[in-house]
Amino acid sequence: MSLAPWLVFLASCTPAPKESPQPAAGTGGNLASIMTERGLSEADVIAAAKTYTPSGKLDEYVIMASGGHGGNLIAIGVPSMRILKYVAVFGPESWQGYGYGGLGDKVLYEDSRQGGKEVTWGDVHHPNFSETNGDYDGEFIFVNDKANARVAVVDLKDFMTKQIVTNKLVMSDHGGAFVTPNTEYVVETSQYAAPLGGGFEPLANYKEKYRGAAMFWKFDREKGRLDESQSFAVELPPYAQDLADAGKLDSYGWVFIGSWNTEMGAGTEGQNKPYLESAASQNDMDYLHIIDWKKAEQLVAEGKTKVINGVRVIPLETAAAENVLVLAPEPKSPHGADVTPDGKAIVVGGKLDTHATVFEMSKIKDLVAKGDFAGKDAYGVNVLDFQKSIRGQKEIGLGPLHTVFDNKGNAYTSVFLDSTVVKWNPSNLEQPTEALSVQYNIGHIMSAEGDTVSPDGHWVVAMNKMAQDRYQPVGPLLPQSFQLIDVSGPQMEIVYDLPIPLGEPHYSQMIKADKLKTIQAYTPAGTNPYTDEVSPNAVAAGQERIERNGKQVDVYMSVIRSHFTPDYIEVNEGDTVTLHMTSLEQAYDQTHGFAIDMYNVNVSMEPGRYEEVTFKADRSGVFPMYCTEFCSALHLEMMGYFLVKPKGA
Ligand code: K7E
Ligand code: CUA
Repeated sequence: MSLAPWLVFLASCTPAPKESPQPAAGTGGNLASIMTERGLSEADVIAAAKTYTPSGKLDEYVIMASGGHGGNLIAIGVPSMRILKYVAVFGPESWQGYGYGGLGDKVLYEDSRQGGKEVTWGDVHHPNFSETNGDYDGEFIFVNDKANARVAVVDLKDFMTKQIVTNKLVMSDHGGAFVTPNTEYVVETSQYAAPLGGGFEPLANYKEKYRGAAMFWKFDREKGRLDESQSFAVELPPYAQDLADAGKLDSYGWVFIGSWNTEMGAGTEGQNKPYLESAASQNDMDYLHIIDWKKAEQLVAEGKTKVINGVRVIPLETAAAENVLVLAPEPKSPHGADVTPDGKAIVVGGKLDTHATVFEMSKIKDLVAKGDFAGKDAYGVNVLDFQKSIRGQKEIGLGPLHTVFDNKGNAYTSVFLDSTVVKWNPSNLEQPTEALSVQYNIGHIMSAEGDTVSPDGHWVVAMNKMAQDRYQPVGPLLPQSFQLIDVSGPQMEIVYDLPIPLGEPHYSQMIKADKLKTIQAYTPAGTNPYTDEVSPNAVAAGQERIERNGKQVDVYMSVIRSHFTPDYIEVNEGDTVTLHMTSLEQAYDQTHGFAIDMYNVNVSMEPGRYEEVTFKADRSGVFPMYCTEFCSALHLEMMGYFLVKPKGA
């Protein structure tokens, strides 16, 4: 490949001398003088050339990153690292009109944590794309809410949250939302143990009564929704299950979950006991949980379940007796459990260990088949022999967490305490490692199409927890930081820093952009985005009307440049008002919004979209209603009045 002329120039250029005849600051155009003025090295300029994406050019990849306790997802283009969208998931978001009266409220609030407490936020940890044959198919993305044990389904044809389900067994999750290779199931595993199904038990009964669970949410691809009635769970010991991953190819049919509290520390319990932190760090080994979900499916079909809160649960004794659950010792307070692209191995990072441990699937299968176990845990679950289960271990550094893969057989492990990305080869443990410093304290790491059976290589992203000197300070609460790493050459190189101005993004995935097939409009006009069907209450032009039935007022409204029809609604104080709104637009990017001042009503009306808002007119007065998107030259004129006549007027 021949270099572009300007790159040839670049490769040979040195900073311009002071007496350079080239123009100084502000007059632009000359690369050498710009480099001097801005103090850029050649490597900086090459990094810029690798990532800069000129106006009008599109990115090759899209990252979907968790927004952490911001409760949302973030879409980011690669290599430009331009933020494309925040997708509201577990919390209200006013730009998307999510949680302010429209149809999305049903998704957001209806199944919000059961038990009478309304929950309006979430802690998003692990987004996972839907898969077909172990490859991202670009149709859906699933995320978990660690704080409230929920899973959400986001449809990638419009990047909207379509469903939120609440786990009725556990109070918090972490190992989610991981998909099996054909998205048969979206897996959600518990983190902090509690009595299954809710209810009170003193901490003194931790070992007897507290439990974890692995929830297998059945995905109905046709409907694009999780089917609660076809879902089931496997009861787990109270070991604080952590990250999970689904097996693929050679390990298809299995799920792997780390854990970090096999000590079953339960805090001080108000007595003279150690903090959970130190209680949970006593053992040299915790347990990798190995679940045979194909067998679990069989047991469920045979009815070998108990029902808790309406959920079919394979009891721990049954899971243990049938080897649906088997344990393997893993060092020490581990975090990530990541299956290699060939499905032959599971890489575990021990937070308090300096190694990555590589478990060998063929060995595990053999041992289980032969019934060759080293013993049982306190609950009668079979435990494998550590040495017999592993391919080997690799010295990685202080605090290895997560591991991702490229297309050349390399693994990249995030090392929290060392603040490094370490490249190594899980198939050749003799091969030396290569470390790259990142800024700072990397948590998760992610690679292009990295969780598929065929990762793309080229890009790895370090998802760093700290960024104290990387960006302009904005107060004591700092953004986290993504660093884009080019791994295509002989050495890893950081080519871009992106501050993440939201909650802590725990994990993300990167998909080839051409796999995403987003729509430009809801077609035909009046389509309800939550049912994908034309609403029976949608209107065509000329059908707009207001119908009154006692204290119920139904407004059938159309929305099109640059007016609402009707643009004047008068009701009586105490009436219940339902607005049925149809966008008659079909042109791309012709979005309107609809808000009623002082009524907390706000929806987004993308082209063709149907929306419905029901509320009580409980405050009398005159309330402007207006379009919130700058949609046309007469956008400001796109308004109307909502009048509420006071009682007795
Ligand atoms: Cu932050 Cu995956 Cu929840 Cu590691 S987790 S960093
Ligand atoms: Cu419609 Cu602004």
